Order: sequence, then C-alpha cells, then structure tokens
Amino acid sequence: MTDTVTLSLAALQRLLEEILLRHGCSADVAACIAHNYAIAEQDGAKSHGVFRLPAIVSTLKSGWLDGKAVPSVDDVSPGLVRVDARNGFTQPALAAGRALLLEKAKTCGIAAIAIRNSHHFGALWPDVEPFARDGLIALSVVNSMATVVPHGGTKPVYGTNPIAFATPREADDPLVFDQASSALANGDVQIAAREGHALPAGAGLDRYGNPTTDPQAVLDGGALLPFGGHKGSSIALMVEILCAGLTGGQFSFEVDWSEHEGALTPKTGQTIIVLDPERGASAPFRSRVEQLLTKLRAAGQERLPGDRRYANRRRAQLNGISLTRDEHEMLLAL
Ligand code: NDP
Ligand code: PYC
Repeated sequence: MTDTVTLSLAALQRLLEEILLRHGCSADVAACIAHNYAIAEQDGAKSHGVFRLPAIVSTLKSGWLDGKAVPSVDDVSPGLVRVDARNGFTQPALAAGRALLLEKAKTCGIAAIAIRNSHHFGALWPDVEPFARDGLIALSVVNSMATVVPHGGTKPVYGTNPIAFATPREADDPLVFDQASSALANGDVQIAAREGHALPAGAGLDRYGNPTTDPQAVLDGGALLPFGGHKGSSIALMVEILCAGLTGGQFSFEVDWSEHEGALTPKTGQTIIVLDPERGASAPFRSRVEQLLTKLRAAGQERLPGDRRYANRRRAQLNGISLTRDEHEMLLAL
C-alpha cells in the first residue's frame, strides 16, 4: 500500500465541503472555506491546508464560530466598504463585499474593505491574488490571537498578524507575497512539534520568557517573537490597528474563547486596500514591475515570492494533490 493518496482539486474540495456541511456550515460557507483550504493544500501552503480541518471542526462544535453566518455589507463612503462577518469566517465576508469593493476601486482608483467579527484561520494570499488577476494591486492584513511578544517584551500581545501583497505583472501569474509578522507562523510551530523538529534560534520563548527552540515549549504557554526585532514588532502593531482599531473588531489580546471548549480560531478583523495601477503615473505599470523583477534576478535573487506556490500548483494541476495516508484518513474520520 502506498503511503500517499492523490486527489484532484475538485475531489479534495468536495471532501472538505462534506466535512464542513456535516459540522454545521451553510452550503455557501462550506463551499467558500473548502475552496480556501483545498487551494492552500494544492499550492503546498501546508501550514494552512487540510492540517487545519480538525481545529475548524472542533471550533464549530464549540459554538465559538457560526458556520451559517450571513455577513452584512455597508457602503460607507466612496472609498470604503465595511462588513460585519457576524461571527462567521472572514472569507465569506470578503466574498460578500468584493463586488462593491471592486466597483469602488475602479471608480476612485483606491478603495478599502474593513471586516470585523470575523474568524480568519487560513493563508492570506488567496484573499489578494484574485485582485491582482483582476488588474489591481492589493494589500491585506489580518490579526489573530495573542501568541507573539512585542519587541523587548515577554508577554504575548500580538497575533502572528500576516501581511499579503499582490500585484499584476506582465507574466500571467501575479507577484504575491504573504508572510507572518512573527518569526514563524504558529501553524509551522505546530507542524514542527508534530514532526519533532527544533525551531530556528530566535523564533520563540518558553513560558518563563527564556529563548527556546523547542516547539512544544512555545505551544505550552510560551510565545513567538516578531521577525526582525523592532521592525516586525511595528508591523504587527500596524496590523492590530488596521484590523481591530479601524474595523471595530477585536485586538488579538482580546480574543477570549475560554467559555468555548475546543475553540481555536481567532475572532478579530481584516483590512484589504486595493489600488488601480492604471491611475498611477507609471505607464505601462506591468512592464515597470517586470523591469524591477528582472533586475532582482540579475542581482542573484533566483526565487521570487510565489514561485514555490505556483510551481506546486502546476504540479498539482498535472498530477493531482498528494496527501499522506494519515491526512486522508483524518479527513475521512471527520
Ligand atoms: P513563509 O515565511 O513561508 O513565506 C513568506 C513569503 O516569502 C511567501 O510569499 C513565500 O513565497 C516567500 N518566500 C519564502 N522563502 C523565500 C525565499 N527563499 N525567497 C523568496 N521568497 C521566499 O510564510 P510564513 O510562515 O510567514 O506564513 C505562512 C502562512 O501562514 C501565510 O500564508 C500566512 O498568511 C499564514 N498565516 C495566517 C495567519 C492568520 O491569522 N490567518 C497568521 C499567520 C500566518 P512562497 O509562498 O512561494 O513560498
Ligand atoms: O499560523 O500563526 C498562524 C495562524 C494564526 C491563525 C491562523 N493561522
């Protein structure tokens, strides 16, 4: 017996959808979230692929997150859309406000969407890449739950607070980067603990505030450090302000699921800013981006952000998505 199982994207998505429907999501939410985790798995974004399903199921069972929430969209001003996710996942809230956001960005040249009361438990690139495919530049931030100490501190205040950026370029695939503002994403700490790997030095603290490379010590009451010292710490600060201060959502340190045993998703906020590059002065924009990327390659940068994911995507489109037998059995059990 082989130790992997290969599925098409459609088959994986159907399986995830069945799990989400079985555990109380509406058909729309199940389709949206199943797509999100299936494409993450397809692209080899392992820290936010099928590995997340047990935590999502346990959160749905806990009553902390409403899998049937119907977001409400407010047309606040010519440049701003506000969405209340009503305690549901963030991705359906973005889907609900997306058409209005696009219309505003095309009309004004710039627009933003501010989402609150929302649970983002996935990778951020699926939220921004489609805007770049529609010809827009997109920048998004999301806050999570307090697992990261501010620079110089010993107590967690920030989430792992990622920031993602996508821009059209001359090549078909947009340029996209998506990175936590912590030295590591929490998902990678969980994977390291499961697989028995040490963390790189400078990524984590134990519960007493001492540096550690033991992933379990970070998970058992310890914390992560921001990437790049005070610089990553300031980015995490900005993310909190844009995702909670601006949207009306919770700061990462305010997330309190103590009344909901099994809850694991952050109930916070997300902001996305989109810009129409055709309104800039740099025409033709796409060739200017390409000029810069060519220079990076000539300077010795062989790998651009997104290259690994797109290569995985192409492989999966040809050969299917490989899951370990354990991963597949875990999904069947759910
Ligand atoms: P990584 O450090 O793995 O990657 C960050 C970015 O850098 C990616 O765009 C990646 O491209 C690129 N990259 C990686 N290595 C290189 C290299 N050698 N040269 C050039 N580019 C490179 O990401 P993180 O661990 O920080 O985050 C992982 C995921 O976790 C993200 O998707 C993030 O959104 C998610 N996350 C979600 C949270 C939430 O609250 N929902 C919280 C924190 C993280 P590529 O993808 O092609 O490898
Ligand atoms: O991997 O840090 C993480 C994370 C937090 C919330 C969702 N993913």
